[in-house]
Amino acid sequence: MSTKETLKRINPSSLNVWEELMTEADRFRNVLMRDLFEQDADRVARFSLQVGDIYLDYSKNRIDPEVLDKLLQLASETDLKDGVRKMVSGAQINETEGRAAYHVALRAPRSADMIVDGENIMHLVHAVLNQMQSFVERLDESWKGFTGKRITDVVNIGIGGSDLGPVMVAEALRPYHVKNRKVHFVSNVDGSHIAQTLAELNQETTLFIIASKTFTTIETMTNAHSARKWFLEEGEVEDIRKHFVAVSTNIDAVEEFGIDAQNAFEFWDWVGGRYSLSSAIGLSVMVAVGSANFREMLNGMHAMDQHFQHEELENNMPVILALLGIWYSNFMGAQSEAMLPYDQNLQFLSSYFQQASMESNGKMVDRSGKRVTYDTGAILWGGAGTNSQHSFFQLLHQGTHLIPCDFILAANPSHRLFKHHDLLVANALAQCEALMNGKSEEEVRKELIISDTPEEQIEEILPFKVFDGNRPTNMIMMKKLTPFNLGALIALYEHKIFVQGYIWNIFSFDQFGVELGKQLAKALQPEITGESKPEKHDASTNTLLNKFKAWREY
Ligand code: G6Q
Repeated sequence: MSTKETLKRINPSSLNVWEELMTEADRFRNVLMRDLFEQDADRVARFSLQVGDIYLDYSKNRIDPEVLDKLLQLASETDLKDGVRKMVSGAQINETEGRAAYHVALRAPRSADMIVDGENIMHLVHAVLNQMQSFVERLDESWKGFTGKRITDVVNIGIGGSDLGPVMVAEALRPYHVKNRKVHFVSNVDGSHIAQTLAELNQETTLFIIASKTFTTIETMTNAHSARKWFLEEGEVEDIRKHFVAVSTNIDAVEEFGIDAQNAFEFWDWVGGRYSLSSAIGLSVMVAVGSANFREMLNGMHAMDQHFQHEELENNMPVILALLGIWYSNFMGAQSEAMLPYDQNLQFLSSYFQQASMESNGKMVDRSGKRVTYDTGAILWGGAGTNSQHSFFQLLHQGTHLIPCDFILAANPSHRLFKHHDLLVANALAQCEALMNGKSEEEVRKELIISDTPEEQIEEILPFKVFDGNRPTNMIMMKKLTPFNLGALIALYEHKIFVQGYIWNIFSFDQFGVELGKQLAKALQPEITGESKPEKHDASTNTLLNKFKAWREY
């Protein structure tokens, strides 16, 4: 960590506006959103925004103009604009790791001025993009496997940031997939993952992308070596270069593995793992959807980056989403938030952003190294509608927790089953309506009377059928789930996470929290294999080790 402070250190809870927001939250405990709609005919116009083809309706939130003003004041008084300026100018905002967090440069045009350590890095970014494109074109036209056959299956081996983004986007853009090739993903060190994937494949026609920033991650390297062994059952060592390529910042380790340096796609330490989708880590996506669609996704990201960088705070979509999240978690007592895409192709969106958000903002120490006294990083979870309606929505409607929800919906489907789509849209809108309006005792009673329920039963069943409502939702509607709009959506949430981490006065771009478990696993492994004698562990760990050894049959 350098001694120079890049990001300002402002404890948000020491500001007067923090106290004022506490008071606003008290005032808001019993305010009903449906009353706010009645009082303000302009509420939707006031609380909605559009950026390109993405429309955000945030009117169904427990806010009024005063609350929003104070939240915006919080953003100004913590000097969010300064933070944004530093992020987009390549300053070392990842201070604990001594580097920039400069994913915005990955989707900027060639002509942009994006400087890291005094050097404009755009020629590097675009050289790799061109290298990726020419690789994908060669796969189509001239690349042959070791027996002269064309490649029909590409397997991305990576984990965490080197897997979740490509998996999510490959699924989201399924309608854009090229027809003559399939992409597969292997991440888990659980041997089932690679074994089940390889069982369907043929060495002659399969190519592996080993995607690892460090090229040392134990899960990825174990899977990569198993893939190599599987390949060598049929191919020769000198054929490896025709069947393995790599994406990494560690080119020496890539070459040591036997991969031709020409087939190594570079990225840089100023790209954080969970923000690396728009770097060469997206190679598997480009293979799946072709380079034009991949570049369209980058253009969509860039468009949202520009909006985030230049738009005033009150009209800035990522800022608004971030402030609403802060309102609920720091002032209204919410512990988690749900992401609910009404889109089967976005089924992995919440797991992707679960990592981005929780690994970035799950921090208990502020930028001055002191324990925070307020909540940071909300717990993010979710799933695709309508399936989720038949699972956890019960708790959203009638549970005891306040869970703000983001609904995400495309106005146009990518298929021609329009009846299905109408039904999907009806469900998404109805859920938001129901979460806000609920159903009062009076309404339930009326319904029961109409359905001829005997009077003595009405009072008995009534409390179970009441919905309090007043549960907040955002609706993010896009025209269609195109590569461009998907890119914009991804950048929207990336910047929401940045804004929250910035205001919470924490460092969003390190992840020391995932290191401890890794260290201990490394220490335990030789004990499991019997290469070293059992060390002293706690009684529970010792018993589990012994139980495992007693039961092991291999
Ligand atoms: C993300 C994290 C983490 C990382 C994986 C894979 O920000 O750092 O999820 O992406 O641990 O790391 P490698 O790409 O180095 O294999």
